[in-house]
Amino acid sequence: MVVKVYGPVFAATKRVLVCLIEKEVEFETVHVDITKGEQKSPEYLKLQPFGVIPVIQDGDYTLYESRAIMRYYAEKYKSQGVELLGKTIEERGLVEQWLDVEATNFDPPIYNLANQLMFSPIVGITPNPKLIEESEAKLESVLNIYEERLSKSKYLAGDFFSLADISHLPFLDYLVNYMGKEYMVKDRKHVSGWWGDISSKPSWKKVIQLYKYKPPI
Ligand SMILES: N[C@@H](CCC(=O)N[C@@H](CS)C(=O)NCC(=O)O)C(=O)O
Repeated sequence: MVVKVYGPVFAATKRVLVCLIEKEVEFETVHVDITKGEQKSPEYLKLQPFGVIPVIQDGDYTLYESRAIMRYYAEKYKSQGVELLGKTIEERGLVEQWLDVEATNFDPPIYNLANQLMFSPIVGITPNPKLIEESEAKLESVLNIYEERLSKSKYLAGDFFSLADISHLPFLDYLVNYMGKEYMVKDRKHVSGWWGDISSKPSWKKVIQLYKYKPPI
């Protein structure tokens, strides 16, 4: 059964796609354009009642929330493809810790920045300079903690690539390649090296080659 993944062009879905490629799971994609509000259509809401992407269908099994989907496939196919959850319970704990750090510390400010700088103009909303400034300041402090962490280990959870790293790829891509804020990564030696490494993974390169986000304006 091929996994059906909705909304491949946008950030949260790209986490899922990288995970599926690393786990060697076959998938197909269904386009959902959030800049046109397609994620709020009655048909889509039957699959994802909160009206956001992604959602997956695996036979008659439906699952939403990008990080839950990644955890599900990394566990389901534990002995297939790249191990993304760590080899010991202690490594697993650190993967979970950094996944939560991504969701609760990193994602809110970078999500606000992406909305303000990339998506508000598309839907005719004037960006809010105060929110941009505050979000950038919050993200700076988060990245300072990452810089310290990455000075001690190659990847976030340790010296192995994991879901925690994958989870950061899509919004770092927005930050570096779409928001004009590459300096936030480049100015931090260890964050920069880590970004260079994880964004060179063939799974990520494949995802951006197949599903590159192209701004409509
Ligand atoms: N916690 C959700 C967040 C998903 C999310 O925010 N998706 C964004 C795209 S990256 C979206 O669908 N935005 C459209 C909207 O909010 O209407 C997940 O990780 O799956």
